[in-house]
Amino acid sequence: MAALATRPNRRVEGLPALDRCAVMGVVNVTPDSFSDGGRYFAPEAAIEHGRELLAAGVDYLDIGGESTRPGALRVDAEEEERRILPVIRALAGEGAVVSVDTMRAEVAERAVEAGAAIVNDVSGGLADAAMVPFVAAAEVPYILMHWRGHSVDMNARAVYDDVVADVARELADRLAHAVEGGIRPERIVLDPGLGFAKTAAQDWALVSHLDALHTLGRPLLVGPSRKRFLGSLLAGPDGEPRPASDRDVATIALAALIAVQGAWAVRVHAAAEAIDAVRVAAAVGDPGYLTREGNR
Ligand code: PMM
Repeated sequence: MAALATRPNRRVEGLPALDRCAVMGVVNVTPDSFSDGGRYFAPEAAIEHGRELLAAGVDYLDIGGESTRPGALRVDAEEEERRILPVIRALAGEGAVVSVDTMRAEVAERAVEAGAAIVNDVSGGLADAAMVPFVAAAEVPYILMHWRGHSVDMNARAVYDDVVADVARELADRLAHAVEGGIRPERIVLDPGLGFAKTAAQDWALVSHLDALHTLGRPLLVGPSRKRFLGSLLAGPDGEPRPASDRDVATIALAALIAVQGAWAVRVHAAAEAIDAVRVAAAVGDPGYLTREGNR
């Protein structure tokens, strides 16, 4: 029954079931993010931005304090906590379902204490051996991203025989490791990690073949927002990549294409536009969507 094996799974234990792809809005509390250039580095600005994303209708807020842009150096755990904890406390306190974007178990633990309901680990458990045991004990949903090493030299690791097959296999290994470590598989979301140790061509191959990742049986989150592969696609006649600040229309087009392939969620900066896009995708891809109350 090959058809059944590749049917997208959109159910994550501990989170509400939606009848469309979810939208996760990004709140980067960093001075140096490639995508929003440190606009929300002050806690008040980050909290206000989170409120705007919630007002636009996002399902989740992803709050992070460590930049993962290519070449980025790490910040220490104290600084990461100082950046994100007040923002998580405020927004979770106002009812937001918050995901914490961190590779460190200790930061994840403080964040969950502050109200985070989901752990988003871009290293898939590789950066900190204490992460899987912490998430298993905390019993929270876990976003496990494909990753091959820290941002400082990740571009050198973008070497694959067949990127789709290799990423699927490496994600399957990390999924097995997380489950062996005690995280219930029903709580795990997988993510191909666009732009992390991937060239533009490899990113395009992955977003075009989400079906191959659905065979792993877990819901998928995809983060295309404002990333380099969009910049190179939209380069001007001089070959200069389109700047990150001008990649939202392409991001939204891709969000619809990701959603129509059955992803559980898209992680984006331009939230209101992405919500329209995932609703369009639901209307096209799910014949039942338009017949349900509130969707017409
Ligand atoms: N991308 C970034 C940061 N965190 N988390 C997940 N799960 N997936 C991603 O693709 C991802 C992530 C980098 O982008 P940003 O600097 O715009 O946040």
